[in-house]
Amino acid sequence: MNTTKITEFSQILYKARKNSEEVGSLTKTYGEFPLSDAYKIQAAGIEMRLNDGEKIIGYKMGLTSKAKMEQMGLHKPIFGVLTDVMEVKNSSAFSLKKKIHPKAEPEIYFKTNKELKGTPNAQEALSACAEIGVALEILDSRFEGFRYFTLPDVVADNSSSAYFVLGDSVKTPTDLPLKDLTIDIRDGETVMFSATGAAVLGEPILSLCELVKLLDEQGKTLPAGSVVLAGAATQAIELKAGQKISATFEKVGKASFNVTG
Ligand code: OOG
Ligand code: MG
Repeated sequence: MNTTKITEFSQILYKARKNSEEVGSLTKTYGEFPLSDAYKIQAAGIEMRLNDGEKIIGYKMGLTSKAKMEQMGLHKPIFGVLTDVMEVKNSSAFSLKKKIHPKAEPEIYFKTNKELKGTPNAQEALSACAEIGVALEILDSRFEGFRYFTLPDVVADNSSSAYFVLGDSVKTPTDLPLKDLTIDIRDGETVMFSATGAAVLGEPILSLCELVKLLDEQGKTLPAGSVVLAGAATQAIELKAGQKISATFEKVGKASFNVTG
């Protein structure tokens, strides 16, 4: 794909995000394009947002669990960029105004205190973490209907990221067996979906390893101080006014927000 087309697609998605409007799938109008081009569109879109004053604070991994791969019909881990304006304070209200078709999903997050690069193993990745916590990601695809798109479309659209809530965390080193702990998403007291940490690539820290590997393929490293969402452990749920959404991660704690109209 030439640079003009990459810029054009990144502008379409940038405007859709700004105006909370749906747009058609890029691959439908253009035809298929490789993931490498999709990441270039994503990066060009982030560049525009940095020019608006947003600051990168980390990354989100996506499609790291079977539940999500099956819900979306897409089968390969991907990443997106998180900026400061996307953070919603824990336990606060989240308004549906100017959102397209938001969904929430329960995630584990890592906060690093050392740079990670190359292809770290689980032990190396873990030793670069200052804290491990529970988060809610609030997705909002810029594409019509949310679900009828291909992997390059999603990646170009910053992997459907919109907002995120960071909840309770534990400081590392910790000997918590992340893969055996239950994580769920609730509306009020009702558990909507639940899984164990193992739902995320068999062991959640492997999601951080995978991110660093994907960044390395693009000649990038993960800076110290990054927040990384590991990818949803369960399906996402559609947001409606009146919901009291929370995610609970056994022995770690809770993240929550209330949905308002
Ligand atoms: C793609 C992003 C997936 C996750 O946690 O698996 C994701 C999507 O569902 O639109 O964020
Ligand atoms: Mg997610």
